[in-house]
Amino acid sequence: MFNKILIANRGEIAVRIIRACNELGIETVAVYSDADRPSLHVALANEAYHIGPSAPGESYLAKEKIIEVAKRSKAEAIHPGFGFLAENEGFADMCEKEGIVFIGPSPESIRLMGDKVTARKIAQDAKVPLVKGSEGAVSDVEANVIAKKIGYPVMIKASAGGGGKGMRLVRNEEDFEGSLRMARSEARSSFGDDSVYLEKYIENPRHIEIQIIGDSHGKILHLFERECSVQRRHQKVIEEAPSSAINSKLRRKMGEVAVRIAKAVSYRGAGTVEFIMDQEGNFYFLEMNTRIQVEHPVTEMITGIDIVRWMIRIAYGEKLTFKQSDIKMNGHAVECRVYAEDPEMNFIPSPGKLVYVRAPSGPGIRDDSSILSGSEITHFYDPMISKLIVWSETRESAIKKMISALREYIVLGVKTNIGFLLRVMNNEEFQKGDIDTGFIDRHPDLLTPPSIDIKPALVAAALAMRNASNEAEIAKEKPVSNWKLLSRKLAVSRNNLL
Ligand code: MV4
Repeated sequence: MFNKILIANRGEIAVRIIRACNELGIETVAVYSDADRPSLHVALANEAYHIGPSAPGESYLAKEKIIEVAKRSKAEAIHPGFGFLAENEGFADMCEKEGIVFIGPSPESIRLMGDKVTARKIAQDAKVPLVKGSEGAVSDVEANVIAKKIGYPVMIKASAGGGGKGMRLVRNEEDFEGSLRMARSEARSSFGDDSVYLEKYIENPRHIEIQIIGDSHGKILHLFERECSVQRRHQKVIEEAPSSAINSKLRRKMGEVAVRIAKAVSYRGAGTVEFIMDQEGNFYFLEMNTRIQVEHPVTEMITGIDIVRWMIRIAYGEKLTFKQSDIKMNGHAVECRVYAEDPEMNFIPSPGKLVYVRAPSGPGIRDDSSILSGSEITHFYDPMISKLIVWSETRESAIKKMISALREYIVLGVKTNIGFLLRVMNNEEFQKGDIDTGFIDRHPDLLTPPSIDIKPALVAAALAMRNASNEAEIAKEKPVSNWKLLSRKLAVSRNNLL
């Protein structure tokens, strides 16, 4: 096995990778920016190297600096995590040329799937179902005709885009020309490539993705689906596995399709094939993510497979020791992304000092995080506080466990979305599994806490110390007196803060 791995990332995924390395007996090298000097990934790694200012471009995206640290520390491999350099073909290529193992797919797989027009072609050749659309990128001359043939509404998507970036919805022909011009100019300024393609727009689809894993000996398996429909502006909020919209027959079919597309690019490592599913249960390939994803824990919880550990073993050249029929799905897992943000103010980030945090725990509860009491949520990075994941036998009991866990979460010092997450968990449609990508937009009521009738001075005191919406949620549900509730919180603050 590798002796030493560099983790080219920060936050909870860096911590997750360090833990996997510890279990495998591999030494770890952390890199960090100015803002991350006092962070958990730095504290947990065997070595840590400062690589630059807080701005990602000068630190976590600085390819040469990271390679240089890998060489200096004699790390044999680099795990990129997600975001930053995870899907950067050039970085994967540099690692290879420098004799450092990139823990992920080949630069070629990254390149093929990174270009969405190419990915669509590969999917088509592999007989993977696609949304009706253009054959490849479109020219200005032909675009209008193709759009009409596809039928409105139509989506214009940037070839170099992905994950919701560089997309434009066009509802009718009158708007098409203007939208095309804007889409192209956005694509040019964001990606340096103005090529776009067209797809029929599917209204309020479900977002279903299949986790796949392949070794470097040609074996590729799937680890079932994740349902990620509860999202906002392409930011996932709640993920679960399995999906309540998928039966075992459809699951097998989607799994086979995902493996087929992965085989078409000789995929190695962990990857995700994204689909949208319409109301009738038709599913269509969207894109493939050539990295470990934020929401990987729900898959780990229902399969018992440690995906990050396997990424490392595969990168070392090991063979997958199990076959498709060995992989069993057990129970139900739900993940909530706990954010320092204000749902009442259009989810604006709420950076600041986390004066005190205490994550829930107990059987079937996992909190993937890198924050500590006293640590800072800065505007430089994603304001995620943690990923709270629960496992239980059924979806219903998993939701109950999540509600219990969220109510136990204490975050003092910044606004959080915990109250919002609780309201989603308590929502009847969510509980019925009646979800799609339009869920949050259809429920603006979930953004604001129910009002509570208590003395204004005490409300102010409580607000000053703790996420108010979370507070209101607890007050609404539990028949404890508000006085008692507030004094309990005041006691917490006295014990821990003052
Ligand atoms: C679509 C679509 C409807 N029809 N394509 C958004 C993310 C990117 N991967 C593609 N996305 C979409 N593509 C067609 N032809 C709807 C979305 C979409 C979406 C997809 C997955 C998860 C959340 C979403 C939210 C809004 C729109």
